Amino acid sequence: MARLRNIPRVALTLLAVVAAIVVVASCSDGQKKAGVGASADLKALMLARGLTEADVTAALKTFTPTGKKDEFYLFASGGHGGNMIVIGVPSMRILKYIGVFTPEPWQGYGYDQETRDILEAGSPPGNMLTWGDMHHPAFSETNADYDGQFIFANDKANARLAVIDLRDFATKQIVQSGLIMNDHGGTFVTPNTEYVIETAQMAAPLGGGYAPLSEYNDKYRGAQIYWKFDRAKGRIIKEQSWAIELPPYMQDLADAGKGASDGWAFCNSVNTERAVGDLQGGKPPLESGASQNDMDFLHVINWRKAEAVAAAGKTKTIAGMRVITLETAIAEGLLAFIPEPKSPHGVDIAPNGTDIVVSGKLDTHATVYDFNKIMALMEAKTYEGVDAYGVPILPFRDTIRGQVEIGLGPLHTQFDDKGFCYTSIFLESKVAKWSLADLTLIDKASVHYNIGHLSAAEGDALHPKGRYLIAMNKWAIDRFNGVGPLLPQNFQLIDISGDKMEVIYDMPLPLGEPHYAQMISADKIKTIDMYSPVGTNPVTMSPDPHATVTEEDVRIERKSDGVHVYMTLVRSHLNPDIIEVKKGDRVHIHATSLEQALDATHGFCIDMYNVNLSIEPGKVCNVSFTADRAGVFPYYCTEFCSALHLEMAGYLLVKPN
Ligand code: CUK
Ligand code: CUA
Repeated sequence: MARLRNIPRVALTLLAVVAAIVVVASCSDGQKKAGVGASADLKALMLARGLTEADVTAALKTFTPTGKKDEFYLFASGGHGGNMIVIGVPSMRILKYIGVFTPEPWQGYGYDQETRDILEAGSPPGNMLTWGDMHHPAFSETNADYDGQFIFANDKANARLAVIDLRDFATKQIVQSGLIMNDHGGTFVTPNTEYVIETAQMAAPLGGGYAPLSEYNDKYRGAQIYWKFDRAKGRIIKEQSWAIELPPYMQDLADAGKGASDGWAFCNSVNTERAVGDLQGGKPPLESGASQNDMDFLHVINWRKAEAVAAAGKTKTIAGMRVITLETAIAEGLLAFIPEPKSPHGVDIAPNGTDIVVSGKLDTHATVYDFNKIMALMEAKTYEGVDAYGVPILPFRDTIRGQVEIGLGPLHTQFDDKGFCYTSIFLESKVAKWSLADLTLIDKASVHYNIGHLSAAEGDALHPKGRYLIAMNKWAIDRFNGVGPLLPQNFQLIDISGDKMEVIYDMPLPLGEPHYAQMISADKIKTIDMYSPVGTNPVTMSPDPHATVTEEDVRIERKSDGVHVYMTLVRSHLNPDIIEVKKGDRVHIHATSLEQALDATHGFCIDMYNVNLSIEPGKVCNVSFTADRAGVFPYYCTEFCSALHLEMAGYLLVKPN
């Protein structure tokens, strides 16, 4: 009872009002209960479930009744699960997993020919990669604001980049440069999605050659790739992409400038010591070797000028990619360094376009650099020296606007619509709210536990939306029911609309280790309901040459390259429902859904042959396999699509020779 007695009057009044509304709305027979009675019911419910006033307030802020939709979408990376996870905010309901770097059976992703081609095109020749370590999703932008058309993401493990179309939430392209072996600083888009930026983390010989580690300083290099995006085609064009060679400093996160700083990019580095580890050789581990210097280098890159330098042909082609060498970058004035405090991690450009916020993992501050000061120093060529490769270094003190004491282990910063910054503090498991104008700390909120990234609504765009922030916590520890030694991550929803931050929802996220997420207003996402017209190829978004658009066109044809089955699916039959082939035949299934009704998806699988497709209304899927085992193999629809779904089945008969 003690807990209940502490509930302020105002909260009980609020509850009574809510309860009265609920009761009135739910009574259809005119026997309206008094609001007071409902309040008593709610009090009893709170008592029974051990809920505080804050709990109930949080519930009211996040509960989303059936049929009601969310205000925002959160697109979270799936870490080494290789998928992207789409979540509604504030309900925190999972809406979709999007197969990206990893085959995903529900969507048939990586099982049909189209999506296998996507995975293969983004893999080393003859070695289709079946996983990735997705780190940083980035929406396409128009005038530095999210436009809701595409989202990109990088695979840190295999230095790849994916393009996802937000009309159908499906992966359309994966590219791999062959230039770098590993990336971390990706993906970041320039303000009109001219380029998607990907930066190497672990230095290596560019283009994939071999060199011993004793030649690290001379032969190993970093690089920042500018992937050209063709919005009309919805594809990255490798031939129009280019890169800048960088010293082997283990480049970390980056961000593209916007507003005043449009045309520039900023990138951290964490190993200016150029340590390579070698514990067995008696050297310090990489972690301490790379943490000797007090300062690393913020890389300041004039990408607009670099684009012109690349267009003028002042490049060297490595692995089919045009590369501006370090020498050329220095000679053309494309690159400058600024010291930045110990082991920097995030670099985030504020909405004003001139404040550049850098946090150092081993520093207690957020450092705010001033773009205008940087420009003035660069124009006057006021350098304090050059690094080992001849890159000019700007004087740290003269480039900053100030520093804010944040706490132990600050990582990443996001922005709201009222001039506040939110910085994750890993070692303290907290989020700090601070004023960008005054550089003063306003509030700190505890999160659970070990926060990495955080994501505010459109919180790295030109016009952030405020309201909500997601703390992406690496550890969950005691927050949920036990599930064995491998625990989920914990996304915590934080209400940032008031002066004080309030954690209002915990969401376990048990799929990979999400690093970053971006949150977009739901009204910016314009999805298609189905593939139209019937017979659309989901990758090209145009009619598929193998489409079967009416049941009259259904046929089985034996051609020089095998048996082609032109199949249709419509509730509740697969046509043909009997396929006869000979052992050893190559079989090509071309399956078209004739449906044009929302959510009338069919699946298609052939038992024992690892054939598994998801065929949404209007879609065509193509798949080929060799019928190398004689026998009788049922096939069926894997989505419970109708009352006669179980009967939506057939036989593949493979005759022995
Ligand atoms: S990194 Cu994971 S917490 Cu890959 Cu963006 Cu900072
Ligand atoms: Cu179609 Cu079940």
